[in-house]
Amino acid sequence: MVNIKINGKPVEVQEGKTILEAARENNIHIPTLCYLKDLNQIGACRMCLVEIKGARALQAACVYPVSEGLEIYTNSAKVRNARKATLELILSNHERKCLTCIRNRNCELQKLCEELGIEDIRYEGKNIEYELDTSSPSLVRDNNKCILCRRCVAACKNQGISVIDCVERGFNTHIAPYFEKPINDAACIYCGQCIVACPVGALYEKNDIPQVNEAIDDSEKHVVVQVAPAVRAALGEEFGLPIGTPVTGKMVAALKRLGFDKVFDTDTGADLTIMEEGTEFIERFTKGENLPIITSCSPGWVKYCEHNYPEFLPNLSTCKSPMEMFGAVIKSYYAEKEGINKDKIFSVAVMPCTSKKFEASRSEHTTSGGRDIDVSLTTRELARMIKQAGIDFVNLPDEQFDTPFGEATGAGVIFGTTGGVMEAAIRTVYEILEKKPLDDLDVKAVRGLDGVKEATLKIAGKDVKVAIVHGTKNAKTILEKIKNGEKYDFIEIMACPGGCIHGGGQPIVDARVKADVDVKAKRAEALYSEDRNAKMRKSHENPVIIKLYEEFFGEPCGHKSHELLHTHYVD
Ligand code: HC1
Ligand code: SF4
Repeated sequence: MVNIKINGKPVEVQEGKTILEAARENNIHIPTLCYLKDLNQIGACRMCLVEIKGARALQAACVYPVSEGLEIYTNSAKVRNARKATLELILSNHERKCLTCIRNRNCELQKLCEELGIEDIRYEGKNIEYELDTSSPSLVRDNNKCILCRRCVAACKNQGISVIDCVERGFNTHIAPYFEKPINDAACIYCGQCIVACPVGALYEKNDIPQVNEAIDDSEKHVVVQVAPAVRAALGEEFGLPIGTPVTGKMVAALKRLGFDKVFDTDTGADLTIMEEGTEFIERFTKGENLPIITSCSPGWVKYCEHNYPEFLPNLSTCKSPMEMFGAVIKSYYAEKEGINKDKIFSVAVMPCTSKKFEASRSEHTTSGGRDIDVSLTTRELARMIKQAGIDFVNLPDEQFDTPFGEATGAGVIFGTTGGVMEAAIRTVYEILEKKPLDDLDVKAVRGLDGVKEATLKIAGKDVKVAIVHGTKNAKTILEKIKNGEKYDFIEIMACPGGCIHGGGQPIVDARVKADVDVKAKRAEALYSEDRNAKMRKSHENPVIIKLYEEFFGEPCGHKSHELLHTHYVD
C-alpha cells in the first residue's frame, strides 16, 4: 500500500493502481473518454488530466501509477481549463447533429459537455465529410461522428480480429479497415463489439425497424417474432432498470402491444437445437468420427472460422442456430398447422447480436424458398420500437409466450451466456446415454467467465473432454491447441466475450459504469436465475419439442431434420 493525497485528503491505495482507480475507490470522479477498463487504457484523449504537486505538466490519470507521497489535484482551475480546452478541440470537428444521432442521450461526449459546462463552440476545425460505410448487412460506420478514442480498435483487437485501425495523420486521422476498403471487404465478423465499445454515434447496427413496422401495418401479413435468451437479461437497462434484471414477462407484453401476431421464444428453438446437436454429438462420439464437434450457433464465430480456420469447418455442428431452426419451423410446421400460407408469414427475430442480421441474410437459411428469418433486430432496436410506440415498459404486466411454442426450458435460457449451450447439451446427452436422471443439473464445471474453460466429464463410463470458449481471440487459442495435437470431444465457441449476454446488439453501458460493474456476470446471473426457477430444465423434457417430433420431424437428425434444421458451412 502507498500513502497519497487526493485534493488534500490523505488516502491509502494499493501500489500499482492508477490515479484514476485510486480516485474512483475514494468516490472522486475524474472524467474520461477514451478509457475503457481492461480494453483501452492509453491516455490518448487527455480528458482525465490531473495536477500532481511538483510535476511540470498535467498527467493522464488513467495511465499514471500511484506512488508514495503523491499529491494529486483533480479539480483545480488548471485542470478544469485544460480538460475544457481538450473537449472543445474534440468538438471543433465533430458532426454535432445530436438531435438526430442514434446515441442522443446515451452519448459519453454529450455527457461530458454537460458536466464540463460547455456553453459555446469556440473553435471550428477542418471538417472532412466522410461517406457512411453501409456495406455490411449488420453495421454502419460513420466517421463524421468519430472522436478517435480508439475504443473500437481496441475492442476489435481484443477479439483477435483487428480489421480496423487509425489511418493518416493530423486532422485527416480517421478509423478505417485496412486499405480503406468497405468493412464488408475486410474479414470483419460483424460481432459489433466495436459498437458496444464506442462512446458516441460513430458505429451502430443497420436499422431494420422500418421493414418490421411496414410488415406489422400490412394486414395481409402474419408477423411473428421470436426473442433470444440474452435479450431478456438486458432489455430492462434501456428503461432504467438495474443491470441484470430479467424482464421476460414485460418483454413479451411489449411485443404483443407492438402488434406482432405471435410472440415466440428462441429458447424453444434452443431446446430443438439441443435435441439435434446432442444426437449429432452422440453419433460422432460413438463412432469416434469428426471430433471435436464445435457449436455453430454464433454467426460471428462461424464467419471467423470461414475466414481464418477453414480447415475446421467440417468440425462445425451441422445444426443451424436456434434462431434459424425456429425460422425454418415457423415457415413449415407452424404454417401448415395454423393453415397460413408461408409466403404471408413475416418472421422477425430479436437478438442480442449484430451478426445475426448477417446470418439471416445467408443463402444457407432459405429452406422456405425465401429467407427463413425476414429481419433480425437487435435488443437496442426493440427498445427503440417500444419507446417510439409510447409503451410504458416498466409498468407493463408480465405476459406469456404464445402457443403452440409457449414452453421452453431452463436449458434453452442459459444458451445466452458462455457455457450455456454446453451445459444444456450435457443435461440431455447424459440422460440419453446414462438412461438415468442427472443428479445435479447445475453443471458448474462449464460455468464462469474464464476465456477458455476445459473439463473432462464421465458419461456412460467414458471420458468426454469439453472446452468452452468465448471471444474469438480465445477461439484461436483452442484451435491452435487442437492443431498441436490436443484432443477434445465437444467445444462450445461464442464470438462475443461473455457469450450472447454481451453481444454487439445489447444495450450500451457507459464506460464509467463498466469500470465498477461486471456487466457480463450480472446479465449471466439473470439467465441462471431464470433457469433455477424454470419448471423444466432439460430440453428433451419440453412437451412442445416432444410434440414437434411426434407430429412433424419424426426423430432427431432424421430426414426432415436434415432438410430443415441442418446445413453445411463451406469455405
Ligand atoms: Fe444467442 Fe443463440 S444463444 S446465438 O447468443 O444459440 O444472438 O441470446 O439467440 O440462435 O438460443 C444470440 C442469444 C441466440 C441462437 C439461442
Ligand atoms: Fe471488429 Fe467485430 Fe467491429 Fe468487425 S464488428 S470491426 S470484427 S469489433
